[in-house]
Amino acid sequence: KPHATLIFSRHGESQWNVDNRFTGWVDVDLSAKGLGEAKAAGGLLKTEGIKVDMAFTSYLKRAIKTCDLALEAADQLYVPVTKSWRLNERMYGALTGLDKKETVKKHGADQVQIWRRSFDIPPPNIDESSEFNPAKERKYASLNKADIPKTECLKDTIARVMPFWEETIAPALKSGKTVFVAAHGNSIRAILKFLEGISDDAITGLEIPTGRPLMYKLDKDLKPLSCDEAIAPLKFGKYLGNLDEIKAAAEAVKNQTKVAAAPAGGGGSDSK
Ligand code: DG2
Repeated sequence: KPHATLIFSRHGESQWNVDNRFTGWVDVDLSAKGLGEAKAAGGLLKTEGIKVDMAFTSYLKRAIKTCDLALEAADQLYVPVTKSWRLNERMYGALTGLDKKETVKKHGADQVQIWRRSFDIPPPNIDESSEFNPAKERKYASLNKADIPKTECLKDTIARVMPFWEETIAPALKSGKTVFVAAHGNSIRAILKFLEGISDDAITGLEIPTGRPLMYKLDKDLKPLSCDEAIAPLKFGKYLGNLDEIKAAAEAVKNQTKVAAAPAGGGGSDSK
């Protein structure tokens, strides 16, 4: 019997999702389409009759705005929202700000896939002097210096997300609340790996589309209840909305680093 409900949404499309740049901790805003996705996510909560008790989001405006716009569209803007840096996107290190396809052309598809999706191999550290280094940002001033990452793989992201899960989100769920988490592709992957018991290998195949609510019904021990409509490698999560569209959106995330094979004979890009 369901004891609590947990709904995730990755933020709506951001401007750097449009530009296809590695974003991580850079505080990029939502695109016009992303604003619409956030509202549509809230519309789905409303249609499904979901009454949120508590919401959680990151310190990054693409997730914060998604949280607010979704709650507004669900007509539940009164819901208390807690923000935590621990729900931020994984820190993309030296890749931050780079064009995803250009990075593939420079380093090769295999290397970029490792940096992007391997469980435990992080990209190189961000340069201390980089304009994207979060270490000097005021919003992280209260953190221990060692907690501000210079780069992160998924394993590192899990290590900083899960204390927030244990201390704040899990107790809310244990008390039977309905919880909404508006966060990021990789901070959500971190929690899903734990919640669904996904292996280190299988997690590399999990892509999260923007602005699509993903709902879990949990028992008293926070074990997810089974769901017939889960999209592999998920077994328990139910996406709200059109599943074909959601599958296509997840595939598009995967293809952000897909570069057309160079023509045989090294003939360059000139088609004549
Ligand atoms: C993306 C995830 O996160 O990128 O940091 O570039 O959507 O929160 O901006 P978002 C980023 P991938 O790991 O899917 O490449």
